[in-house]
Amino acid sequence: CMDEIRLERIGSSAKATPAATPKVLPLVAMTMGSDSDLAVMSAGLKILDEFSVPYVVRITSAHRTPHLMMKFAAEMSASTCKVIIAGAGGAAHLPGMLASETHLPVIGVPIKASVLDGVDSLYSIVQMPRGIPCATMGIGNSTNAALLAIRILGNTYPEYAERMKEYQAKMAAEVYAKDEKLGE
Ligand code: RP5
Repeated sequence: CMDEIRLERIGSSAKATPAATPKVLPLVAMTMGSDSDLAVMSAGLKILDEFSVPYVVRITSAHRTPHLMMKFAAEMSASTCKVIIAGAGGAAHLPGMLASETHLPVIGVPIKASVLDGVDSLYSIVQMPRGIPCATMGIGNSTNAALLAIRILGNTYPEYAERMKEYQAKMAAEVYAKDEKLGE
């Protein structure tokens, strides 16, 4: 059954346990429409790892496995998860459909599919009807999706807010250093 096909990984240093019940309580859930999206979404996973955020990651296609997608949304809604990140390309309905199936904030990442340079994905995600919001990142920008998720966590968990301030200060220091070097 197509609904049984899934990739599951537990983040934040825990061991990968394919298709197993999460051993950690996730704060973020990341999902994507296809394993072909993983190359783009892995940048966001790297950020979640960097900030030691416990997460789950799954492949749940809105079109190929709609029942799995709905089950995932229900499971995450009833779990410790605070934010869902969803990446999809082409007729990218996954983020919006998840937003319909959960009360949690959903952050969509439009992924460039084979044609139309990802503009199709962007439009599919950003144009949600009034009442069902879905935060939409730039095309392929899973890094910002993870950073936004961490900012949301920062409202509840001060350690993530502190880590975010450090992250921003470090980034600014790098720019200052480059500017200084250029002016030498
Ligand atoms: C979407 O279709 C996926 O999110 C992916 O971006 C795109 C292509 O999927 P594959 O044909 O590579 O599996 O559902």
